Amino acid sequence: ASYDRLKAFLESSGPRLIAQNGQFDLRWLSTRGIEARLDFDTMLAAHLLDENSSVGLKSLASSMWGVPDYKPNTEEWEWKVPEYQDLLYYVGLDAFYTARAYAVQRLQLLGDKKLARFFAKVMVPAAKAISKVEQRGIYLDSVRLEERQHQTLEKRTAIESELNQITGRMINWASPQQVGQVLFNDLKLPVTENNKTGPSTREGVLVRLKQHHELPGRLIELRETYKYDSTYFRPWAEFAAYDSRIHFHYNLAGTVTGRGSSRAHQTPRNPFVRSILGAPPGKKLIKADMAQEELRIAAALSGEPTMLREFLEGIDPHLETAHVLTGLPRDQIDLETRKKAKAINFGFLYGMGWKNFQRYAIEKYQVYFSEQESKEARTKFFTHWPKIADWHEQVKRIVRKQKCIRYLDGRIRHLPGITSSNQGDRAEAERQGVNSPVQGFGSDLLLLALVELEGYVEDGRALDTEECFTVGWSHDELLFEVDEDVADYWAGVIKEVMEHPKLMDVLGIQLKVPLLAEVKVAQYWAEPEVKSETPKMPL
Ligand code: TTP
Ligand code: MG
Repeated sequence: ASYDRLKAFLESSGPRLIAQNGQFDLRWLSTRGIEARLDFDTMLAAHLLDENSSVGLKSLASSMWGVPDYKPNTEEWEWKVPEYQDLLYYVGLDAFYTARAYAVQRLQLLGDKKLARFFAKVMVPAAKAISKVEQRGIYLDSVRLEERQHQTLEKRTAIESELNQITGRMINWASPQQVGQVLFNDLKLPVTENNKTGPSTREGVLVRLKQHHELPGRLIELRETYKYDSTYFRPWAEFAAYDSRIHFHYNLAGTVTGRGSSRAHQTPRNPFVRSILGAPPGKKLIKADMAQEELRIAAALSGEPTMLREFLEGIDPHLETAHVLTGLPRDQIDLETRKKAKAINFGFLYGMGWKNFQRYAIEKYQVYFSEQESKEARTKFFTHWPKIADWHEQVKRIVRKQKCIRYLDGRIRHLPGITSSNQGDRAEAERQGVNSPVQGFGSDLLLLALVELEGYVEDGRALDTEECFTVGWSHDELLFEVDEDVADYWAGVIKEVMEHPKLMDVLGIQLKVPLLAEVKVAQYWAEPEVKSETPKMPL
């Protein structure tokens, strides 16, 4: 009842609602029964106008008008009810600077039609849609969670005692110092990298040491058990205690490329972890994944004719590269070879030299290419798709000349590093000039689909959210919870929207490459592939 006046005001069509991080306010208001509108978001505008600077309101006030930080000691408010005057002063300044920032940003956006359109048609509605996704959360199976925790603990104990046996003494395997002692003093393995405290034992180093001894490999597995328990299982158990759901927070202004970021994005791809999240009993989960999205976007941006033709013909580019590399027919290529080809495709798509590629392939894909093989893979990649190299050169020229690069949808990546006197900084700016308009635009495409499905596109193909609604987003994948009897129907709609987003209607652009969405109806986000009843943790 106390919110009645606020509700009437915020839901009426009169006032324009301008907010700093409205996504948060909408969620808060919604839990109090208020479905507020959102017309402008100063945090999202700040991020679009300059993705390299901090977008907090205090930072904006400081950079725009030199206002010193006026944030009171809110930690004290945890245990002491703040003075009414202090509160009023604080929120008053927040509202004041939000309104002033709006006045400035509105003019800046008006000076850039493409950016303004992207902001109004995609980013602001995306904040509303994502706020709903956060509020709904994704179902967590607490029985599975407990099972996984138990299995993880067993596995940890087993590996630890095995490792203690190998070394012949008790080691604290969670201590990098002690692990370093074992690896480099006892076993005399080669030191490849140092940090401040001594030889590094980070995962990339361990991966490379695997060829010398069995211990580094087992250590990687052991560390995984620590990480799963501390980063996922234990926090999840806490988060889900209230309503059996995890309410991931999604940040739309958290990365320089424009890619969204969240804990959902960070969830390991391992089905052992993902199979804990899904749809509650009696309902289904729709998983919709954009297939080879980055390569498709790169094909469109570069206009590489062979690659475009292959996509039009429905050819899998990773199989194609594997075929080019090995000469084997496409239907005889196993998963391991396809994985090697993926490392090649992602490495050279973004213009790596052979040396960086060699490191990248080991660390990211756990595949080893010799110097000879790396050079050969690079040559074959650019012989097969030569226009990719021209596109790299073209991007570098644009970045050097304009110190920024614009994505297809209007978003801009500012790259001031290109004028640096440091050669490394300049190379990094060039690299990002190639990379960002692919990865960032890919993320934007998913947002556009989300915005349409959640009903924020005029004449769009919206979900009936009584039956089917979005519950998650991770990189190139959207997740939906759906009533069982209509799951196939909505899966069809989702596939259609993701493959044919309204780019022309909403942004006035065209994409000259087909998009492909892999859409599945399931119970869980992933399912471990095992025959026995209880899933085992994969090695
Ligand atoms: P993938 O889905 O692996 O790439 P893909 O769609 O081209 O290949 P596939 O047909 O096998 O699905 O990856 C998409 C993006 O996600 C790419 O930028 C790499 C990134 N990614 C990670 O960051 N971590 C991972 O573990 C994987 C598998 C992908
Ligand atoms: Mg994929």
